[in-house]
Amino acid sequence: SIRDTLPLEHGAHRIGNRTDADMARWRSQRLGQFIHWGLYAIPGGEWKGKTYNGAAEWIRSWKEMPQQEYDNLYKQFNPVNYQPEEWAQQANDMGAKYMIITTKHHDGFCLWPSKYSKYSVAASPWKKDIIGPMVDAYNKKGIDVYLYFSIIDWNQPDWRAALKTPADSIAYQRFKVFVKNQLTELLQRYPTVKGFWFDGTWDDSWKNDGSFSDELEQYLQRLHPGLIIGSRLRADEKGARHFDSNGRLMGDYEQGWERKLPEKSADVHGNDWEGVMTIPENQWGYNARWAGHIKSSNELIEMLVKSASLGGNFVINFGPKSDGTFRTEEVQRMQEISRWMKINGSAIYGGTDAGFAKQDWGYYIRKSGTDSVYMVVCNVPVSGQLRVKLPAQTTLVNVTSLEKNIISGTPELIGKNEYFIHLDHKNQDAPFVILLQTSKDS
Ligand code: JFZ
Repeated sequence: SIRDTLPLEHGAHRIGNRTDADMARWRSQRLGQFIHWGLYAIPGGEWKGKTYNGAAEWIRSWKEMPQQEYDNLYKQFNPVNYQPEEWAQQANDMGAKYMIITTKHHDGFCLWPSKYSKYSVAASPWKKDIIGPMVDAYNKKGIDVYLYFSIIDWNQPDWRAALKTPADSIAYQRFKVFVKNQLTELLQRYPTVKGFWFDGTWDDSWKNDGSFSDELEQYLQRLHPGLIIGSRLRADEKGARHFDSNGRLMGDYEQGWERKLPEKSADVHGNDWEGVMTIPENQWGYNARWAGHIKSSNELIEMLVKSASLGGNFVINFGPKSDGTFRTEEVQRMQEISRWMKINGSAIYGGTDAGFAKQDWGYYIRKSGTDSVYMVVCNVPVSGQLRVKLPAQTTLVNVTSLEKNIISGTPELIGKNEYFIHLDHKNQDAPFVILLQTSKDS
């Protein structure tokens, strides 16, 4: 809840959502593709015959993994089958309007040849830049690129989780210069990128330095006008993260929805937000053995729909193999989502909270700024009847289904502003969409 009682120098600098064209574009895109790719794809969750139970991109921190051996994996980074044009093609087919790529995860390995670090693709057998060709290929398909960047950097001797001694403070001072240099370098090398996706900002060293995260954010946005940065970068001067000590969102959108989604409108407080989701339970980088529950395309589609209905973006993560190809489970999901989006994508793009009373069959999504409201039906009632209750002073003008032969007859008026839409076919193998044209009574 918003208090606004504390005077803050490094709290939120804006009340409410951004209103500029860059942010409006992000807000309309709704579906993104996340890619976690780095050295962790080489062990793929296994080391010397043993299986790591954590997230594959964290394997370096596993007691069974000698850190030196992990750090030497750069000598094996050689993705000979890396085809960024194909990656971009399949992301575009899936309907993703933006993508986020790990330029540097916690291990510190840079997928671009950074002049500030020896630990990069330049030192690998691959030698070449990974990021540049990716940005170009995705941009050619009209997909915006965002750069994931971890503040935690296990490879930098100056990085600290906490500052306990004066020597720590001196080292961390150098580390902050290094971070600023690398970020500047990324913007200079890839001027078409739309934003940064920051991570690894939970340590005391970072969160107790609200003035630096604030100044860094302002610096980057001056350097690259329109740049979009989520709330995960920021802390205020009292160490509050994402939301400042007065309860106001810092950054351009709420970036805290990680492997979970809001349940209802009230959970997002009217803020722009984005949810990021793994296909298995918690694997971002490539893990050869996916264990536990693996989300189906229908589950992912339902999450996308739910996100749009609550005014947020939904980003699905992929973890390519070390040779540069995608595992079949991921390819299959991209293809299935692609088929669904080709028919139903108009319900997603530009979609937002409709302000209608939620019904058990699924989600309403309003085409932002219009009287068009999409019903995305995820649970068909055994009665074959879909209840629609319009808000007061609203008239139902027209009802159509995006796929033919789903609705039977015309809606039946069952009460004031309340209807049943009768279904022709109750058996569906994917969510389906009905478009309501409404008008406001004058
Ligand atoms: C972080 C990383 O550690 C992880 O490897 C992956 O890159 C993911 C996208 O981000 O993990 C997080 C970050 C934030 C939360 C949980 C895991 N969180 O806010 O609950």
